[in-house]
Amino acid sequence: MDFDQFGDTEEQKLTKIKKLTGANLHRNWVRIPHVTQWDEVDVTDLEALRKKLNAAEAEKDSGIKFTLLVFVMKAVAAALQQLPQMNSSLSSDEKNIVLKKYINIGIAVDTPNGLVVPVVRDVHEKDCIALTQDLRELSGKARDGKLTKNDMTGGTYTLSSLGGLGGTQFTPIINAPDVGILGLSRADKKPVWNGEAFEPRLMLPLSLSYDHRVIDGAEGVRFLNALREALNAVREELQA
Ligand code: CAO
Repeated sequence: MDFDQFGDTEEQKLTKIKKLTGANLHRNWVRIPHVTQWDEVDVTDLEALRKKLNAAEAEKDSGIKFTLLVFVMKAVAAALQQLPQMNSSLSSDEKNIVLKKYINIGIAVDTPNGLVVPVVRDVHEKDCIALTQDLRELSGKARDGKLTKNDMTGGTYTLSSLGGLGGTQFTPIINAPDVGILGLSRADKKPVWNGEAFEPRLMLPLSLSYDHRVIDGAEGVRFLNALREALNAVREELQA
């Protein structure tokens, strides 16, 4: 189509990363039967604790600053242990699933050249401080264009957080060979009925996409319920 017939235009090359991820995203979108399920979880108490913990870390000058994403990583690892089929891959003949006993979470990172997904390894074995350090190191390398192939392979599940930027819900595209991906949007204060009155609560929107060849709708709901409980457990552990 000749767009110039309607006005001035300018052509820009897609970055190398956009060309590569574009081809993968297209293949995954077309080949995987996606279902996206939206939910939200009350993070009022967790956010209050995060602020308290960050104030204590600032006082110690430790350089540690927790974000909600790290707490969610920890809770996702616990939910994956409860529903291991979400931490699997479909075999190439599509007759079996390969259940992985390790939990390596890919984190979508926005960089000036496009989207990259470095992998945080053995998330189930790390505490929130170690996960914060890993995330800082990998997102720094991503933004400086210094990720190695090893930093970007071996993931078993993916998290995509747009919470620092905005939005309410979205449709994350599964990062094959994973069978699930969780998107986070911006937590917002909402009126929630407590049985007697509406109460302002901080609600974190969750967007879970899964491969319907491997995960049924009921399993998707169970996964999000497990995640909700695991987030409470993370808060209790941090409080102790
Ligand atoms: N709700 C409300 N606030 C949130 C939030 C949420 N869900 N998630 C993060 N925030 C806040 C953080 O707490 C922080 O605020 P404070 O300074 O007050 O603590 C601020 O937003 C910035 O957070 P951050 O983005 O630096 O840190 P993070 O750990 O949440 O995320 C990273 C790290 C690397 C995932 C993120 O920087 C990033 O690149 N996100 C984009 C990913 C992306 O593009 N996904 C789309 C893929 S599909 O195209």
